[in-house]
Amino acid sequence: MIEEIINKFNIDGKLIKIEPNNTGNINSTYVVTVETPSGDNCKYLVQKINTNVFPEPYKLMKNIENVTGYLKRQLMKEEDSTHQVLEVVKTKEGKSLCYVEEREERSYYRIYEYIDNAISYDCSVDPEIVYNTGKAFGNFQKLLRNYPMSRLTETIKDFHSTDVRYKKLIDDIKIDSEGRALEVAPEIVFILMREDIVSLITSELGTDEVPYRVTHNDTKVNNVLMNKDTGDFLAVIDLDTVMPGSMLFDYGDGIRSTSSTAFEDETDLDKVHIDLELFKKYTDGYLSEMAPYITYEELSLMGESIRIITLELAIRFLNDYINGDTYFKIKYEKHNLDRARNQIALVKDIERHLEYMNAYIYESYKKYKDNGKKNKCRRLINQN
Ligand code: GN1
Ligand code: MG
Repeated sequence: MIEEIINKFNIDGKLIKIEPNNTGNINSTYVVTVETPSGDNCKYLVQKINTNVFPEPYKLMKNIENVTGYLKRQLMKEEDSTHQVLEVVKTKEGKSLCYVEEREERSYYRIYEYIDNAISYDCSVDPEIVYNTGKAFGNFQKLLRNYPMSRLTETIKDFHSTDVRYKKLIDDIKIDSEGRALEVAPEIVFILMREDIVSLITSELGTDEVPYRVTHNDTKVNNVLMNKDTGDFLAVIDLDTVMPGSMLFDYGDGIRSTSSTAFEDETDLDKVHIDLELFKKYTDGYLSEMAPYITYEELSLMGESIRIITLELAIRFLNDYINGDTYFKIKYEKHNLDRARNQIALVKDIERHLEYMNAYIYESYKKYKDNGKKNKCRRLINQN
């Protein structure tokens, strides 16, 4: 199958190796090696798009092509040759996707050029990696701050509408299609007790105070490639959910992913904590890029955003468990339930440290708010 797909793309050579990459929860990824006619080995990333999650794959690819094209021009303008942007390989017909019929279904595949000399991490313990992950996502938003958002499609509706996800959980509990709701009553109660925070960001989104920005929406630590030699960030990857959103979800999700002391599905909940040193590193990295551009309201919601996005993931995992595991890939029967419990444990620990984290966010902001500023008289609240 992979060979048939490679042949549809602008790739000249013979397929010599296919390695599955199992890190994503949604798409299926393979690293393939092709021997070119001149005898060199060339690697590519082949991905099957999960159309259950992304029902409009062509629109998704249009977003990616728009954003990567713009980012490339921005890097050129800034004469930045140390960072890279994902490169979409086109099909022989000039398209960004191909499809094949598999088991009476149409499957869509895309190919990216493989970025060499890079490494990514699934869990972070190294403060430098965390700092550079925050910097990578901050830099991503900074470079895209003037991108005309109307050119982007919403690839998944209400992706980070925590309030909509909360209501859907309640609806699905009522339906209880798999008869699993009773078993998870303590988790449901935990979430219901936090109804007051689920609209905190979304109710303000779209105002001047919490503006729409081009956001990544999946700022996990393994979505940044690091330079193997220098340790600096090399490229932000997994652009499927790039769309208009709030920087708050990106920042909060970055902390959730980089600063937890355990993997997202760790079942020994005593191991699940927020590492405050790593939180500080991520915050510094992120704000070293974005502090001059955020609004005061965004700044004041950054601490809460960590709690809200973690609660959102708890809601999503629990909802998927209740619905019979139709969204996230699972490796065993109660995988989604374990993930939900893990995220609930993380929310609890975040709540214990929220005051401290809020105070640090302000400290860090003060340190970086004038970074790269040319005009000292510029408003504190600056969109450009
Ligand atoms: C999914 O597949 P992956 O790991 O890139 C999910 C994210 C979740 C994440 C949790 C499109 O991302 O929203 O935060 O799992 N992506 C989508 O691990 O739903
Ligand atoms: Mg993703």
